[in-house]
Amino acid sequence: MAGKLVSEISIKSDGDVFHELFREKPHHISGICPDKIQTCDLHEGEWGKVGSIICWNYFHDGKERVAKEIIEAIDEEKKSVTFKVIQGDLMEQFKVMKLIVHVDTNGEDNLVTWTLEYEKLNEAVPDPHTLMEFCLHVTKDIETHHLTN
Ligand code: 3MV
Repeated sequence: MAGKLVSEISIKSDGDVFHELFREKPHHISGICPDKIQTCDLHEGEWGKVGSIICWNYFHDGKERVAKEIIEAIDEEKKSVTFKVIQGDLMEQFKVMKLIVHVDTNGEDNLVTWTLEYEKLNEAVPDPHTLMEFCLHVTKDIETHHLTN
């Protein structure tokens, strides 16, 4: 029931800015792609700190959904942030759902790697390909926003 999806996508916008957005300012993402992310609130701790708890309202697979996540790990060196889902719609299908966003900044092309590590509640649960698509679309919206603002 355990699984892992990994997708890479290159962005032309600044990799450090992209990483910092997810590390320190995830609440700015709703302003960038309001069709996907409606809100992102801080429930516990401080923005950008491991152990802080944030809550997303997002639109995915044709429905408004909620995801409460704990920032499980931040690696400023490797420019990665690990979000672990602890409550919300995804918990109806997954026992564990972790989303890791990592940026490789080398020269002008920056490579974003999304890793979804999960454990399904039962075999009938499909692999979270649409969630991965969602993360990739959010990534492209952020790139466009950072290139045009
Ligand atoms: C759990 C689905 C969304 C809210 C994940 C977010 C990053 C962890 C979104 C901004 C891709």
